[in-house]
Amino acid sequence: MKLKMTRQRSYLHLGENIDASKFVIVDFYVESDKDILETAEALAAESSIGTWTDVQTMNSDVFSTLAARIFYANADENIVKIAYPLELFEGENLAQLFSDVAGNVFGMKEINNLRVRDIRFPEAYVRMFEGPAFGIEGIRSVLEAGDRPLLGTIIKPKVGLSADEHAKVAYEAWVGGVDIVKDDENLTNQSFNPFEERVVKTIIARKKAEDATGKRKVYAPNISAPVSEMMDRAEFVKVQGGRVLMLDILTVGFSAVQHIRAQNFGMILHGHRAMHGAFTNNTKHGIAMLPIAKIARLAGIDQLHTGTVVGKMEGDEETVDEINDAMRKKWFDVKRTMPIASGGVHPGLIPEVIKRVEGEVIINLGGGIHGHPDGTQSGAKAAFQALEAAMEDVPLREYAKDHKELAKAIEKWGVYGDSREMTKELVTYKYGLKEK
Ligand code: RUB
Ligand code: CA
Repeated sequence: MKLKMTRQRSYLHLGENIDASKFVIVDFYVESDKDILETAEALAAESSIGTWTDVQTMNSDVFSTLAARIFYANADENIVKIAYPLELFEGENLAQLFSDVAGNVFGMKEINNLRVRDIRFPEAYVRMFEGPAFGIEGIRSVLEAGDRPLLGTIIKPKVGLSADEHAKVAYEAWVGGVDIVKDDENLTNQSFNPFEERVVKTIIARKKAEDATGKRKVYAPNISAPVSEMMDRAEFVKVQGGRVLMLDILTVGFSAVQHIRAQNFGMILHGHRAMHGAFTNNTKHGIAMLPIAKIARLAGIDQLHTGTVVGKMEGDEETVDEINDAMRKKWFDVKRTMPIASGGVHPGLIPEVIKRVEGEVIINLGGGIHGHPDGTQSGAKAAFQALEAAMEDVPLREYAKDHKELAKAIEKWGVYGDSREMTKELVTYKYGLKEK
C-alpha cells in the first residue's frame, strides 16, 4: 500500500527573504516522480521537524520557530533551496548536522535522486567551531619554505613496504626536494609495516634528511583507526616528535576528526578524502565535495585533498576552483585550509596544476615521483625542478635541458599538452590497459 501523505502545515515560503545570519541554507538537487513542491515539502519536513503526517504532539510554536523553510524551487533545474533555523543545530556536532540535512532524506521512497550541492552556514554556527589549529599560515611556519607551492609525496607502493623500506624511501624523497611525506590512505598498522615502527623509523629518516638538506621536513603518518586507537597513535606520533597527523576523514567520520582536533595535539591535521567519490561523483546524487570540504575546514583539517583538475581523479576546474576558494577565503575567524592537489600528477603536469589551482597549494605526487626511471630521489628532484620551472615561468622542456632528472621524467610521462598520445601512454602505464 502506498503511504498517503497527509500534512496540513506547509514548509513552503517561496520567494521569502532569508536572513543568512539565522539559518543554515542547503542547496539541493532533487528528482522525483512527484511535483517538485510536494517533494520539497517532504524533504523539508523529514530534514527538520516533521514526518509524513500531522502529529497531535506538534504545536504551533515548534512549527513556526523550527520548521525548515523552502524559499526557492526551480522545477526546470530540479533545484530546491531550504533554510533551516539555527536553533535546529547543536553546536560543534557535525554528526547531527549530517543527520539533519543529509540524513533520512536520502532514504525517502519518493526521491529518485538527491544531491546536497552546497551548505551555507551563518556566522553564529561557524563560530561554534575552532577550525584548523594551524591553517595555511601555520603550515607555512612549520615548513619555513616561504610562499612557494609545497611539494608532497605519498610513499608507493601504497601498501606493502616494510617500515625500514618506507623510511628509506621517505628519506630519498625528502633529500630530493620533497617537503611532505605522507602515508597512503590504506596504510595504517599492518603486520608487514607496524605503525609504531614505521613512525619511529620515518621520523629518524626525517631528521637525517633535515640535517642533510638544512630544510624543514614533515611526515604525515595515517592514524585512521577506531577512535581510541587513533588517540594512542596520535600521542605516539607526538612523543616521537611528529608534526603532522593524517586522517581519512570520511572513513573515520567527522566525530572522530572533531575528537582528534579537540585534543590540541599541536600537530597539523592532514585530511585524506578516500571514499568521497561514493557521495560526490554522481552529479545528480549524493553530497558534493564543496560542502564536505567546508565541513572539513570547520572540523579543523589544516590541509585537505581537493583535486588536481588534470590528474587521475574526478573533479573539473570549476568544481576544484570553487572548493579551493572555500578553503582559502576568509571565513570569520576560521583559519584557512591548504588545498592539496593529488592523484595522477607527474612532473610534466606540475606547471599546469599550479596554473589551474592558482594560489596556495600542496602538490602531491606518488607514482609521479617513485615511478621515475632512476628512483625516488631523482623523481623528487624532477618534481622540484618542475616546480622551479613553473615558478620561473620557463617551459618544462627548456628547463629540462640542464636538469637531467626532469628530462628523464618527461621522457617517460611527457608534459601536459603533449596531445592525447601522452594521455594514452599514461593510462597504459598506470593501469596496464592495452590500446584498442
Ligand atoms: C595519489 C594518491 C592519493 C590520491 C587520492 O597517488 O595516492 O590517494 O591523491 O585522490 P598518485 P584525491 O600520485 O600515484 O596518483 O587527492 O583526489 O582525493
Ligand atoms: Ca592514495
